[in-house]
Amino acid sequence: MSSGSAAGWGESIAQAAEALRKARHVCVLTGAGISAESGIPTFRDALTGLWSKFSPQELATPEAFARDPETVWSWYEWRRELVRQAQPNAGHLALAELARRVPGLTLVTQNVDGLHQRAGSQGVLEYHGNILRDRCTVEQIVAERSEDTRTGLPRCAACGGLLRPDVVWFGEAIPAGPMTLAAAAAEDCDVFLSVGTSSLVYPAAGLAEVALRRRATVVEINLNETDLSPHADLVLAGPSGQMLPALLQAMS
Ligand code: BJW
Repeated sequence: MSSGSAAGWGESIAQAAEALRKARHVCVLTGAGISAESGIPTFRDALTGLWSKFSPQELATPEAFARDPETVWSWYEWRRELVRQAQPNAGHLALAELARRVPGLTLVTQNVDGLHQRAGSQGVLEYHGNILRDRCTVEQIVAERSEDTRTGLPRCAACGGLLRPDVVWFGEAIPAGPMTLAAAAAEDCDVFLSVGTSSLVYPAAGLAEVALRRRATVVEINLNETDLSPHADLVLAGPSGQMLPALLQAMS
């Protein structure tokens, strides 16, 4: 593993750029850190203001929704508004550009904000869903909403069932399509980039482990050390909005 210290960055970036230049298939896994520079709080950040007394681990569960759908919906409506106002940052844009520079790239995101797509990335695998979609809890399909004027909770326009955000909560299965395609990409890639994720939440965190077993070059970009850091081939310790554009520049 190469050091992520200021002195080590130049060398690590040069080595990562060299691996990317030679790569046939790059697999990228992003987490909340890549959207932090767009103003969207990460999960391990303390929530601010209104939400400071709640933890995301308590709100992003089917049990919390069953117990108190009003509070969970309020949290999601607040976050939806942040997402609607956010713009993709230099990190999102650099990954869209990277896909144009390498023969093959699979972008897997744990984020539910759609910022990669808005930055121009294609075929993004949304591992944990998308916060801007509603899903009917009865039909289990993405649904149009109609407001329930009595409770204020959103209802399915077709069947009247309670709607929920179309995201993956703790204890729920990852959607089959993204799960299968992401696993195949981690197996097949020759470079794996882990960007702005704490590498704590499975099965997403297991993708880097697959890539390591397959002897891909694993590059981590993160502000902080994670459980992956000691195992990664290269660690770029810094903000993804600076590290990813620097990587692109070093490739040219
Ligand atoms: C920067 C930066 C900057 C900041 N630049 N970096 C062992 C094996 C397998 C599973 C488990 C296991 N142990 C427990 C489990 C179960 C559980 C799990 O993993 N729990 C862990 C807490 C231990 N997993 C699940 O429950 C999953 N489902 C499952 O296992 O199903 C089994 C099943 C099979 C078949 C049938 C039924 C069930 C589901 C996990 C769902 C996670 N959902 C959430 C919420 C999504 C919806 C929403 O947004 O509200 O996903 S939780 C939350 O964590 C969210 C994220 O996508 C996910 C990952 O977080 P992420 O992205 O890593 O963010 P942070 O905040 O943790 O880290 C940010 C990082 O960025 C930090 O490292 C910073 O340093 C860094 N950073 N600014 C670069 N500018």
